[in-house]
Amino acid sequence: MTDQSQQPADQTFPPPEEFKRNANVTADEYDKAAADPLAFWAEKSRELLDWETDFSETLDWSDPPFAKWFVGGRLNVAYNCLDRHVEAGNGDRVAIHFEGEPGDSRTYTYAELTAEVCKAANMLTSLGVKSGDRVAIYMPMVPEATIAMLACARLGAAHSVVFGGFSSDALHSRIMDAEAEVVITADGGHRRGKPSSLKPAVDEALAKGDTPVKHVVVVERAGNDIEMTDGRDQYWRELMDQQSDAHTPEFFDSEHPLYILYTSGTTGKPKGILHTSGGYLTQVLYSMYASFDIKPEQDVFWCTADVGWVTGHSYVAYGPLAAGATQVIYEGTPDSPHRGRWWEIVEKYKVSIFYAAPTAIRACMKWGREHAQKFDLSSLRLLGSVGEPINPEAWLWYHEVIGGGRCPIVDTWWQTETGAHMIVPLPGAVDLKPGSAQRPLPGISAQVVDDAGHPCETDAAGFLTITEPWPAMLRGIYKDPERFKETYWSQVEGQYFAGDGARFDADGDIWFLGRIDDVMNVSGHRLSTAEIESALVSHPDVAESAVVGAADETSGQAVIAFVVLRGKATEDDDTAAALQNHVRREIGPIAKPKQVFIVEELPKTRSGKIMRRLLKDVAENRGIGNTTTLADASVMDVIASRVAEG
Ligand code: 6R9
Repeated sequence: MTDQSQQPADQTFPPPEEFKRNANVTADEYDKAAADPLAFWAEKSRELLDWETDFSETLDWSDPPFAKWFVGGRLNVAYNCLDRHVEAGNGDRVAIHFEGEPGDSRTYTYAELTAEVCKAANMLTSLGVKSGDRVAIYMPMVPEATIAMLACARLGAAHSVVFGGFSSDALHSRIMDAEAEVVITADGGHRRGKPSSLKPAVDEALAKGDTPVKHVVVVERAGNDIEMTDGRDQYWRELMDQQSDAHTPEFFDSEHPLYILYTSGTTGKPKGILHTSGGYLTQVLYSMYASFDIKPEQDVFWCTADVGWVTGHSYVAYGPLAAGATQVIYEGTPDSPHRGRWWEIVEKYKVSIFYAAPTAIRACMKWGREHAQKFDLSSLRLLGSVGEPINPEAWLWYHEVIGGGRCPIVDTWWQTETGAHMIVPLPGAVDLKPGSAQRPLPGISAQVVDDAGHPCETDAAGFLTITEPWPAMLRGIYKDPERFKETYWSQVEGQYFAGDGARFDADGDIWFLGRIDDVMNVSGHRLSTAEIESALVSHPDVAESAVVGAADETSGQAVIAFVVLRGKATEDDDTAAALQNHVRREIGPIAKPKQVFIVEELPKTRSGKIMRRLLKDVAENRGIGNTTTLADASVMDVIASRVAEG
């Protein structure tokens, strides 16, 4: 485990008095929630959501770790994100300001967005989609991605969004696992000044044969030339134009599946994380109020995450809309066409709450403050961070240069599995500490334990666990209950094991220390070493490979691969590049190793386990650590000299 928080915070940053006075949630909420967490969540859920049928029991935990929240309650998630705001007289409020990378823009009010989602629900119905089905969504960051997700939610069909940067192979395996019969995609999107393509990857995925997919719906965005397969592929616009914008929502059980989202685990096979309706939406919306202090009638919220990741699910598609707030959706990258693009957008839409990943903040830091200083950022009042620990230096830069010294920063720790914020300093209640995510959200209880599952002393590094079930928790791994139990619930009796190292400081604040398993965090995205290793060995020249995440100044971690070639394969100048491109094709650009080292042999224990820890030491330019358990200690010297050359 790497300690990315070496620097103990000696400085705290109290939010401005005025901020605290007006905050949605103040310090007494912690005590109230702790006194009776179930009563707290029941009250929040009734207050925040519109239930068609009230629930009769808050939590059924009779068959752990399979939780049922708000038992007997019925609701429609899309109704809660759309219609109810229109019915309350807020139909004219802007729901989405969309900014395309080339500079085009579009605005949807709540009334307009509701109409679009109704049409899309009718369109999906016309394609045979019904409650309980699965729909794959493979899209750029355009409003249609959110519209498609909400249309699925409205029908009770679970969506499986596959990040547009993933390859056709990744798309194929996710379509197969979820048994999706419909794919919603686009001809492409705009990224870094050029049209990117998506539809060809869908064609490739479906050409692998035997998929359950009957229909492909294509949004025209990039204007690329694409092939359309007769009888299977249809254009979104043509289908939408035939639909009525009226649709009566059906109400579903609180535990009705809402979505499946695949995330990296410690094995090569991604896990289909399953989220359901009532509990998920309760905690996501509560966090909008508590962590982000959202005031829907005045704030402009912008979460920069792609909808392909959980952050885009909870804080683009569901959270801001359930709150009835105005949000910005931006298609492109922060440096296109110039390095001040994000800040130009903040100025243009008067963004007041801004949520991004530390890796992006570090990139902005590297580019220099002058790019941000060209724009008026005075509309900002709160900043958020997510995806990995934010190092104090980046925190301070974000606070000063972007936040003008006046905006609290909420460092939100959570996971695909947790569905919503879990550990976060509430801006109305807590003095902020750069680099620490600080406190469990009211109603959540966390602990740091040692190898034996006993609580750690102050300042001692251990493993983070969540000690009680929570509303937005994953309900399982799709079709794999055993893996669910084994991955998260087998380490510490009755507790959820997050896979993150952490420690409590003397003030009771939590510091995260990075993943403790073979999951890497590259630019705030989760990748598994095993997944990349299996991509590498699928190359005909590769016999064996080991992948590690090495500390990297900008991306947090970088993918470094060590590869043993097959006997007949010979290394030349192009081998490493060919393997990098192979991973890029197999998984996607984010998984492409930054460096590939061709080695004779990998360091292994006598029982044959690859010692990635030693490779990580070398990749991070530390001396070679303890090699006593290696079968052949000389292997490491050879590898170290190879890395030094490379
Ligand atoms: C939301 C999201 C989850 C993993 C998690 C942890 C790391 C996320 C963090 C953080 C320290 C934070 N992580 N937020 N570490 N401080 N504020 O990122 O979900 O993609 O599933 O990743 O990311 O290691 O276990 P996901």
